[in-house]
Amino acid sequence: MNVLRTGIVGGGFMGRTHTGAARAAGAEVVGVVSSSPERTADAAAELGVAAADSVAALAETADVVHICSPNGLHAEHVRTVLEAGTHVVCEKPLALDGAEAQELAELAQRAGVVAAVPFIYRFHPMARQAHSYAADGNLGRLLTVRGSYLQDWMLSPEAGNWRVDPESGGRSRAFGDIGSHLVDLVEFVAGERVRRLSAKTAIAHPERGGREVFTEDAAAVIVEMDSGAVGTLTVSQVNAGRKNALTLELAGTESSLAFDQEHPDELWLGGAESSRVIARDATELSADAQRLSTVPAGHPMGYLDAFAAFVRDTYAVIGGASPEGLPDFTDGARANQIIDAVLASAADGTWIDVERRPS
Ligand code: 4PW
Repeated sequence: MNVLRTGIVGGGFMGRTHTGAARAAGAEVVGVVSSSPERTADAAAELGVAAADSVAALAETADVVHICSPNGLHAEHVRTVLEAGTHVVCEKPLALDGAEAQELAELAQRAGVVAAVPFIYRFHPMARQAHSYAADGNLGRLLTVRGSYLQDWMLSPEAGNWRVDPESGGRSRAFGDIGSHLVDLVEFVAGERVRRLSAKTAIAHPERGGREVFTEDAAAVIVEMDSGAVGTLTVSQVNAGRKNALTLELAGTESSLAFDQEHPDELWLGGAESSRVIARDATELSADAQRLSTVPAGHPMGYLDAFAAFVRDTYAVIGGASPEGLPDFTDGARANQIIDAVLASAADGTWIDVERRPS
């Protein structure tokens, strides 16, 4: 196969992360475009790639474009890339609401291109093992779900970036940014959906940088799954000391499992008689978890490996393969649908059916 040509939209942390992952997957990164000619020039110099004039120009020269721009620009950038018939990877949350995300998913399907969303935590080998363990029925009937995703980079009232502005970041901030990862992982590992939820959101600082804050720093959500299992999800970006603490525990009638993103090479399996922690050298690892375990156990794999595995699988699908578990725009739209339900419940204090069609 010819070397894939990748374009990057956005010159921040995520732009750098996508660039590294694209190169690790064997692609040539052919250009970058950012929010102004100056920022584009800086990003191009930093990444060692050409500065593109526009997203449209990049989409003409690249086989796949990765969109890492502020959330409020995702829809416009995705449409531009799809009009060129180019494959697309778009950061989460895919769109500003469920209806817009659904429209993008349908547009991508009509364009006949690969359209992926980096829910990269699915790509830790032991998270994939958690998925296989649950899919094989080892949990029994699911009873409870306990998930949390905690960070602290918004703890200071001085902290902020484009995410605080609802026009750029969207009406949900912490839940949209990291709660989207959490709900994707919950549904992927559990193999079932959140049916209903009740949410409460909180703003830690009513003002940041002298400007009023409208979007949440934290959210607490009670969920009911399709099977009737119940659970809680806690999301915060103002939890002192927690940097990227995504944890998930599922408990069923037969056993439990727990995964911790900050200790990604381990999976806890709980039993009423005995519990154990397995690592990547466990003989019981599923074929898919083994596929993602690309270095021998004892040589820690982490965030960048999961990111690279996501991009590698995206490019494999572009090349005609069909690896399991690639999160696509349908999964991106699903996360947006849950974000909408969280906002709706937090606004009026009621339980919300997640599947209800957006008005
Ligand atoms: O997608 C998330 C980001 O927006 C991440 O996985 C971690 O939290 C890293 O940056 C933010």
